[in-house]
Amino acid sequence: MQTLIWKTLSPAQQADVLTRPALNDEADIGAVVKEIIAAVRSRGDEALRELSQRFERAPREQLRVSEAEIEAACARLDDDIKSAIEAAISNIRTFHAAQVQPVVRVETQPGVVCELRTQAISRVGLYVPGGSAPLPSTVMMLAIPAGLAGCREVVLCTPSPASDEILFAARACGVEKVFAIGGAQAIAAMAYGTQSIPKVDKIFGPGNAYVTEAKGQVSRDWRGSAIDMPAGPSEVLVIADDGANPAFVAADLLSQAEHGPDSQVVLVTTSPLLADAIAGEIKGQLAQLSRRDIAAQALGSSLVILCDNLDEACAISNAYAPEHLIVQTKAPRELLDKLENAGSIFLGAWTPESVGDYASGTNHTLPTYGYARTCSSLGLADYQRRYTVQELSIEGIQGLGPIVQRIADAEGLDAHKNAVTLRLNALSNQQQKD
Ligand code: HSO
Ligand code: ZN
Repeated sequence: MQTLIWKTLSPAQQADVLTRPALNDEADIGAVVKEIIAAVRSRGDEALRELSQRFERAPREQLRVSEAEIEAACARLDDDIKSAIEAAISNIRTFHAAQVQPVVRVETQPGVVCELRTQAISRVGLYVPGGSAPLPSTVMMLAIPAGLAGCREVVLCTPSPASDEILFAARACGVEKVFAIGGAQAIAAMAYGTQSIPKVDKIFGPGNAYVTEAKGQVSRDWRGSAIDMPAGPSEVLVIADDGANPAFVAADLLSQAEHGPDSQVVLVTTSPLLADAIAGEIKGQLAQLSRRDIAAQALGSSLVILCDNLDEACAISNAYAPEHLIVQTKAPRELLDKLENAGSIFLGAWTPESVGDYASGTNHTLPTYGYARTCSSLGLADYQRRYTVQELSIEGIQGLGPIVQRIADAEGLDAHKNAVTLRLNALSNQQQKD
């Protein structure tokens, strides 16, 4: 890990240090994905089967995972993993159910009623990567809010073979349509629909560079599908003072590093002594990890930043805008008001990132790559659309009408004005008759 002393850096160097590496430097990813999308759009399932032969570890003819296959997967699993998944589902469901928003109904002036309502997005597609570590937790994070929102159709795609844990989690979260197909072709299938895979309105979930590129391409096409958020490699930034436990901090940094060689890991600390102790701990713990090679690669491009005080540490974190921010200081909650731009914040020694990754209740789908400045962590609202309703009484149109007439006049839009004038005239004629 490279160590830097913040105050010795120029503003330009500081900005440079916090700049993420460029994404998708393989220039042909865009072209390859474009071809895959075109093939799936024009030839549907036939193209998917060919692509399955080329790319899947267990190519399939039948893309949909049958009830019998799901049943068999569930039967193979031990009870302890099943009950851990069920416990996590319960917490995630509780936290997301609490996000239901009441209808906002306001009478802005007498007789003018405005409402803000939410409605489920009808059809959603969930993408769950396979790869070196298939993640049943991602099924829970994507499917639970879909169920709570009341999405009419929930489709899940995952590379073949789908792991038993993924199939169990999908069933436990109420996902009915699971397809064992991954990669850009799965995104294309959900965005445009094929004979067997239904078209959806919005696609959720992480993936490799091809999946991310495919999500970008289908979301730029109005015939395609919306997407949850832009994505980059996973990240953690830890703020620690001299009260932090070096073994805990090292474990947290490593839990991010083991995700992939491109994972971003940053430690910001006021204590050089702690930084040394953490480096020692990392060495010891790393050697014990089954994914030590992956974690070591990520650590190779990770950073330790030494700063003067916690205000400076917060400013550094705010400038970086991390996906995950862990605060291991003596009074972590006191920093909360100074922290901006983090996807999810983990306060104190007893709150490792892993709890949020799996089971505390919060969603682990979070904005990366600095998007946390403007994007939010995934929640119920992402599975809903907001819309407004309004209704005016006679009193309402009589009170508001003249205001609208005047503004329509100023805009030179006569028909707009007429729509009000005709009604006001009708009312005054009626009143004269009565
Ligand atoms: N830290 C990952 C989520 C995850 N971790 C899944 C373990 N399993 C991205 O937020
Ligand atoms: Zn994780």
